[in-house]
Amino acid sequence: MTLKALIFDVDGTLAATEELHRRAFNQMFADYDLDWHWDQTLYRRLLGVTGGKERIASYLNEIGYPADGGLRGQIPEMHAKKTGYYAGYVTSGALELRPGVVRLMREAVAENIAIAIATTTSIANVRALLDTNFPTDLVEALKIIGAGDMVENKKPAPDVYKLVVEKLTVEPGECLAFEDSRNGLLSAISAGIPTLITPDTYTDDHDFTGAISVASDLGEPGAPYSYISGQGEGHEFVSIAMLKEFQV
Ligand code: XBP
Ligand code: MG
Repeated sequence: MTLKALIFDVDGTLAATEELHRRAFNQMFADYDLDWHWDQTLYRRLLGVTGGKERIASYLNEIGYPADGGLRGQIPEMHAKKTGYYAGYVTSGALELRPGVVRLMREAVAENIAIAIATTTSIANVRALLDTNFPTDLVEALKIIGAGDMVENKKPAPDVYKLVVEKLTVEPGECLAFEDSRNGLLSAISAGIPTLITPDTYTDDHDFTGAISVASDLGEPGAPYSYISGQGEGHEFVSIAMLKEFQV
């Protein structure tokens, strides 16, 4: 394929962030004296709704919270508090990037292939991860970031990918998306972008039908990824050369 841009999801793809999101939600609930606690099993299911504000609203519906109850109007404020906790965990160094992320991004930049981000998470969370975990050359190279409320409809809607592709001034078929979840995959492929999946611990039971390739991670020289399905078998790590061989 002709490859002009790599577009990365954030949560679950660049790093295993969801456990920190879960903790931040729970910490925020305690501030509101709510006896809610999202355990890992419940959170895995709640991830079916992308976006933190949307996830809180959907939970209120699920527990039968009244449509005119006071908390409904407080969701933006609750979510801002949660974002503060989450960004604080990230900047304190709680995360590591997944294998191969920095290596592949650097390889792309060296080959004049654009790198960009398309995520449902809040821009403050993206900035915290970039500032804390990314080398400055890549932060500077990541010029296009589609995040959070920049679009009307979050994943699985194609909006955020469409926005990023438009800003990159490339065709969707000249890009590859990197995702970890079913909703992310649906978002990218409905924008017309072939998608490689590296499942996260919170998304490893998702249906990845429609992905061009599924691998345990992007791999590193000496630390090979495990091939799961689709194209890309027989490589040690995901490289630009391997991606260009994809038949789309
Ligand atoms: C990630 C999400 C996000 C985070 C929370 O999905 O669904 O909502 O869980 O982020 P994806 P905010 O990786 O598919 O983009 O609370 O900032 O919304
Ligand atoms: Mg994700």
